[in-house]
Amino acid sequence: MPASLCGTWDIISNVNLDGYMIALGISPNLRKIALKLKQKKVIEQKGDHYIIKTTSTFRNYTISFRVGQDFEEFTKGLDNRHVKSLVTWEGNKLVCEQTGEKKNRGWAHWIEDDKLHLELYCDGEVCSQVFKKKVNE
Ligand code: ECB
Repeated sequence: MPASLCGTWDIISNVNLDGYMIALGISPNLRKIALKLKQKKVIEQKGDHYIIKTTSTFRNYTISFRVGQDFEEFTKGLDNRHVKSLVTWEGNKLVCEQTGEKKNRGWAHWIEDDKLHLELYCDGEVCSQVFKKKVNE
């Protein structure tokens, strides 16, 4: 079993979020706001069912899914697109493919050295984020 992704996680590094947002067609004003945010992840899991919340002082974004079951995702407050998403385990990585207007779009989460890693990708751009577990939760 891969290490659990569950918990509350604070971002400690964020590389190429701007490139990812440009690939998604986000406006310069919104990108400027988004780049200043300290994102958090709150991940809950029961069996194959996951809830992933991304939170910030500006906007929050939540998805809920079962591993291996595709679902309709509306990226409300992000790029506001409709995609069909499918999350599966690839080795120790929880991988999401987001099929829609944008090519090669998705993300992958995994644990490495007790940190939560996330790659967000779209159209050849990759944003790499690392989160550390919040203590005293
Ligand atoms: C929700 C906090 C960020 C709010 C930024 C607001 C506006 C910018 C518009 C689009 C930017 C695109 C993405 C921002 C980066 C991350 C947000 C969540 C990305 C995501 O899909 O996370 C997955 C994997 O953890 C679960 O939804």
